[in-house]
Amino acid sequence: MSKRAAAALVAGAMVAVLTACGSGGGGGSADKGAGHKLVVGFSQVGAESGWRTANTKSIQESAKKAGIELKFSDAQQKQENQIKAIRSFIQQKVDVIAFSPVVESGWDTVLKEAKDAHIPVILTDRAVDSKDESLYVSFLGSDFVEEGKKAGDWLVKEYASAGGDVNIVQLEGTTGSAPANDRKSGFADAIKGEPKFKVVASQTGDFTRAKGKEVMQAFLKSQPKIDVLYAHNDDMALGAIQAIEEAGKKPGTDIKIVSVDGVKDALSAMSQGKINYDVECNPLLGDQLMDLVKKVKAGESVPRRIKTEEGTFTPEQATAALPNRQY
Ligand code: GYE
Repeated sequence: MSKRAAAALVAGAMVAVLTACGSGGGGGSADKGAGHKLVVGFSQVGAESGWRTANTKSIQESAKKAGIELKFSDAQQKQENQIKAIRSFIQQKVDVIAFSPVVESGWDTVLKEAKDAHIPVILTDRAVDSKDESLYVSFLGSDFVEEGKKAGDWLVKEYASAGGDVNIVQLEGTTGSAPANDRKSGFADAIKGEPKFKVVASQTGDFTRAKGKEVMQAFLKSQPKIDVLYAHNDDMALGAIQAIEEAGKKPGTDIKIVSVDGVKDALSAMSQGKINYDVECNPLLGDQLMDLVKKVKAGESVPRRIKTEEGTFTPEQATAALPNRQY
C-alpha cells in the first residue's frame, strides 16, 4: 500500500470515529466503541400480581436511569417462554442476561448455553435449584423462607392463649416456584411446635387474584370451620377476601388473614380491618440490578447472594404507611 493510500485510510477512519462520537450525543442505542451502551436481556415471570407490576416498573425505570438498554420479555408465567427468551438473548449477544425464574428446576441446559456463549447471568427475585453454581454470577432477592417464618411467628403469638384447634387454609403460590416452596416451608416450621395449628387445606392460587378467589370459594364449601387464611401473596388474599365476603363472612374477623408482599391494595384492605398481618417483600430491585450489571461487565467481583431488607405490617403500621406507598 502506498503512503498516500495509507494516509487516506487513516483520515477516513478518523472521520468515521468523529462522526460516531458526534452523533452519539446523548448516548442513544447506536453508540459503539468506548461509549457502547450495555445491553441487558431481562426475562420477567409475567404480570400476575401487584408485586410483579411494581418489579417490572422498577427494572425498566432503573435501566433507563443507568443508561442501559433493556430487552424486556414477559413470559406469561410459562417456563418454556423464558427459555425461548434466554435463547434469543444469547443469539442477540446481549452483554448480560437477567431473569426471574418462574419455577426452580429445569434451567441447567439453557444456563449452560449462556455460559458457553460467555454471557453472565444474574438471577433476580427467584432462585433456581441448579447444583452447578457457575451457571449464574449472583442472586438478588428476598429470603422467602424467612418471610414464611414471619407469617407463622405472628400466628403463634396471635393465638398464644387460644385453647382449641386453629384451622388454617393456605393459598400457595405458583407450583414449583421458589416463593411458594419457601413460604410454605418457613411457615410450617414456625408453627410445627404447636399441634393446635392444623393446615386443613392447601392449594395453589398461582399468585393471582382470580385464582385466589376461586380456590377460597372451594375452601369455604369444603371446610366446615376456617379460622385463618395464610396466602403466599397479597393478590390471592385480595381475591379470597371477595370470596369470604360473598359467603357472608367478615374477612379479618371471622377468618383472620395473614399474607405476604405489602402492596398498596393490601395495606388499604388492612386499614379496613380485612387483613390482619402482612409480611413485606420488596419488589424495587431495579437499581441494585443495574448496579450489579455494571460491576459484572467491568469484571468486578460481586456477592453471590444479595438479600433484600424487608419488614412486616400490623394494621396500624399499614394505615400509617399508606399515604406514601408507591406501589
Ligand atoms: O410475592 C408475588 C409474585 O416472586 C416474590 O411473585 C415474587 C412473588 C410475589 O407474583 O406477588
